[in-house]
Amino acid sequence: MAAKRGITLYHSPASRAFTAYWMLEEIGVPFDVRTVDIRKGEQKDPEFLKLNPAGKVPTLTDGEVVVSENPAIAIYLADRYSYGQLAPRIEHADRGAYLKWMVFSTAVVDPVATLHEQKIDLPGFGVSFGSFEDMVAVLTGVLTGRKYLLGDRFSAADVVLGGTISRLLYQKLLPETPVLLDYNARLTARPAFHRAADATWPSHLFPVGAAT
Ligand SMILES: N[C@@H](CCC(=O)N[C@@H](CS)C(=O)NCC(=O)O)C(=O)O
Repeated sequence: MAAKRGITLYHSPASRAFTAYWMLEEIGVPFDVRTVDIRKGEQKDPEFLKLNPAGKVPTLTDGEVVVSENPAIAIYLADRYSYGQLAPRIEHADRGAYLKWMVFSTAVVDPVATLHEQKIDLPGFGVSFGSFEDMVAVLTGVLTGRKYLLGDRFSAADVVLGGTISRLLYQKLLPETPVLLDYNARLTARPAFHRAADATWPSHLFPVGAAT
C-alpha cells in the first residue's frame, strides 16, 4: 500500500540541511519547514530524537515515511517525485555512477574535509575514505571537461555532492581550482539553489567560518 504524502523538512539555518532544502526546491513539490536550531540544542529534543535518534538535521518526513542523511533523502525524493528526471531510472547506465556520487559525498568528501580542517590527515591506504589529496583528485577528475557529474545531465547527485562541494568552497575547505569553481558557478546559478540559500543560509547572520 502506498504511503500517504505530505512533506516536512526539519532543518537548521546555515547547516547541511541546505542540501535537502535545495533538493526540494529542484523537485518543486510543496513542503513544510520546521526549524530545529542546532545552535540552541533543539536537535536533542526528545520529540525530534524520535524521528532521528542521531539528533542531526536534515530529517524529512513524508506522510509516515521518515528519512535522514542527505544522500538518502535525495535518493528517496528523486525516486518518488522525479524518477527518470533528477533520478536516472534503475535500468539506465547512469544509475551506478549516480548512486556512487551520492554515497561518495558523505562517505568520503564530508569526513575527509572535516578531518583536514582539524589538521588530521590520515594516510589514504587502509582508511575507508582515503586521503584529502586523493579526494580532491577524484572530484577534479570527474568534473574536468564535464558540466555535471553525469555529463550534460543535471541530476540529484549534483544537488548532494555538488551541494557539499559548494558548502566546502564557501567555508574555504576545498582548494579554489578552476574546475571546482566553474562547477560551483553552474550550480549556484540555478534558481532553486538561490531559493534554498535565501531561505536557509542568511549570510549576514552566518558569514564564512561560522557555518557547521
Ligand atoms: N551525514 C549527515 C550529516 C548531518 C549533520 O552533520 N548535521 C549537523 C548540522 S550541519 C547537525 O545536525 N549537527 C547537530 C549535532 O551534531 O548535534 C547528512 O549528510 O545528512
